[in-house]
Amino acid sequence: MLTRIDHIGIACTDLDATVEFYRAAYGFEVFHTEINEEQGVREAMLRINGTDDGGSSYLQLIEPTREDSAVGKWLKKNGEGVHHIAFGTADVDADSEAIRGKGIRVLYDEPRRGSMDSRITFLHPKDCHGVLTELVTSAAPHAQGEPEGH
Ligand code: CMX
Ligand code: CO
Repeated sequence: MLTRIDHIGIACTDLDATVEFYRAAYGFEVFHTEINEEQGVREAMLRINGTDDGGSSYLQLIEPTREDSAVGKWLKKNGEGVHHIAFGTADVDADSEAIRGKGIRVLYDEPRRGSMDSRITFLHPKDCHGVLTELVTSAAPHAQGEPEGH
C-alpha cells in the first residue's frame, strides 16, 4: 500500500546553488547527500516532515553526473524543474508487482538501491499520465541516522 509522499525529485544544473536557494528562501536544511552512480545523480535530500509510519517526506534535489543519464537527458530537453514524484510503501516488491499486473510498465525487474539505502523502482511516465513515478521502501528509520551536521 502506498502510504505517503516519500519525495519529490527536482532536477537541477547546479546542486550547490539549488541547495542554497531552498535554505535561503525557506530555511530547509540538507539531511543527506550522496552520489548514486547507477542512477547518474549527485543528490541532496531536504527533509520536510516526519510521518506517522516512521518514514519522512523529502525534496530530492538531483544534479546529473553524466549527460547521458536519465536526469541529464531530461534536463537538456526540459531545463530545471520537477522530474518525478515518489510514493512511500512498506513493501515495494509487492506493490510494484501488483501495479505491473495492472499493465503499467515497471522499469526494473527487481527494486534497486536508492537514497539512504532505500529500495526503489520506477513506473513509466507514459503509463502514468506524464508523471515519472517512483516507489520507495525506506531503510529502517533507525538506519537513516541523524541529519548531516548534527
Ligand atoms: N517525466 C515525464 N516524462 C518523461 C520523463 C519524466 N521525468 N522522462 C522522460 N519522459 C518522457 C519524454 O518526454 C519522452 O516523451 P516523448 O516521446 O513524448 O517526447 C519519453 O518519456 C521518452 O523519453 P526519453 O527522453 O527518450 O528518455 P528514455 O526513454 O531514454 O528514458 C525513462 C525515460 C523514464 C525510461 C528514464 O528517464 C528512466 O529510466 N527513469 C528512471 C530512473 C531515473 O529517473 N533516475 C534518476 C532519479 C534517481 C532517484 O530518484 O533516486
Ligand atoms: Co527519487
